[in-house]
Amino acid sequence: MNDEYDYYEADKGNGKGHGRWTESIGGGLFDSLRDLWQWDGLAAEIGQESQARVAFVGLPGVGKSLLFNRLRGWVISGREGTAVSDAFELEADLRLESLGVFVLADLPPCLVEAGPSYPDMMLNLGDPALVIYLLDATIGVTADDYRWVAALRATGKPLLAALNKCDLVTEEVVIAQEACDKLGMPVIPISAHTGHNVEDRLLPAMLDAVPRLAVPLGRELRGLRRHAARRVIRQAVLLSGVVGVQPVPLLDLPFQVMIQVGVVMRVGAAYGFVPTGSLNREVVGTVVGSLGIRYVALALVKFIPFVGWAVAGLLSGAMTFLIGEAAIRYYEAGAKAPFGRLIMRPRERLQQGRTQTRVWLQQKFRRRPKWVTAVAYPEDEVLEVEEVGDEK
Ligand SMILES: Nc1nc2c(ncn2[C@@H]2O[C@H](COP(=O)(O)OP(=O)(O)OP(=O)(O)O)[C@@H](O)[C@H]2O)c(=O)[nH]1
Ligand SMILES: [Mg+2]
Repeated sequence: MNDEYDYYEADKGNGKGHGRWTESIGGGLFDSLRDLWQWDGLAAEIGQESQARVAFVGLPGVGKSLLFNRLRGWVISGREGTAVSDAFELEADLRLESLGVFVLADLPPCLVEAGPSYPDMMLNLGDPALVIYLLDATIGVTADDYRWVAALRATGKPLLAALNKCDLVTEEVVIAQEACDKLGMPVIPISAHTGHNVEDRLLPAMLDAVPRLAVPLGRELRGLRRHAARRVIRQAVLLSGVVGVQPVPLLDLPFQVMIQVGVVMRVGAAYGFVPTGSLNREVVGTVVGSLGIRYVALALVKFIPFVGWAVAGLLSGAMTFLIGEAAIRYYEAGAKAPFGRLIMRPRERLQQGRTQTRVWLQQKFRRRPKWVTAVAYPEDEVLEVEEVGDEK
């Protein structure tokens, strides 16, 4: 296999502004793989994933705007003097503000008899992939909150509840538990003001509830990119491993390629590089070309029953992991370096492994040099080093 990559800068005039690469790929099998599948279909699917929306909903004043501003890192929603025309006033006081991936919805406290029904109101929300219902910790769960949560739950959409303004209450745990019991669902205590539990609990819970949000959330929130990318990789590694365990050599190859190309494209999309037609071909070529020889190893190991199949599963997962991590490095560097080089070659990996092992062994079994004695002073427990010198 030819490992030489001929890298050249992208045509800056084409508006894409990221590097491209070519490489020669050994074997007609891999060449034909590139054309076999509907890569554009995969790209379209990822493009669609990046259109997914998250709705922050709640009664007026619960902190939707502040939470959104905190996530974006600057004041966009609810600024002083912001005209109401930025938002859409809908029937019965439902007010929607559409801000990129996020939709903020002020729900009216209760619906008037003659007004639209709850399902009609849901339609106004559009089709968010995830709804986050915000509660006010200083007020607790009201009957209106309950009605809205019940109506949202009935739509079958993934729904999370967060108890905001926890910085203003002293008994956060008790109030959260009470809200939990009243609503019959988990409630995440947060503070949009201090950021408490926003990045470490709310965002991961959003990705857990709807994994395909990794792409749009990563693209929108810089701080979340690596986390979102790792989420994508973790899922793909599992899938790769499960598919890789099947015993017939080469049967899972198309799926592995699809998963691995998908991981690179999704990581790219999370970093703002939504796949386009020409980039697809290059990504496919590089992924298949870089992993080519390993695919052969995977096929061979499957000839050993049971143990070989398990090893193949592990190897498949490891390959997907490597490809995904390489994709993170590639897109973090602005998609300029040749991607193939970022997937470590076996020789480099072996060398790195050897160095790491040597360092570990040295640390583990290092003998203290004869000329150094450690003297511990019990009164202040400070360890001092005294040089003894060459006393012979
Ligand atoms: N202390 C504290 N104040 C908060 C928190 N979240 C929101 N607030 C305050 O609550 C008030 C309302 O917050 P907004 O973010 O405007 O709430 P909203 O849900 O967007 O309100 P509307 O758009 O008017 O429905 C503001 O004065 C915020 O500063 C929080 O976590 N802690
Ligand atoms: Mg607001």
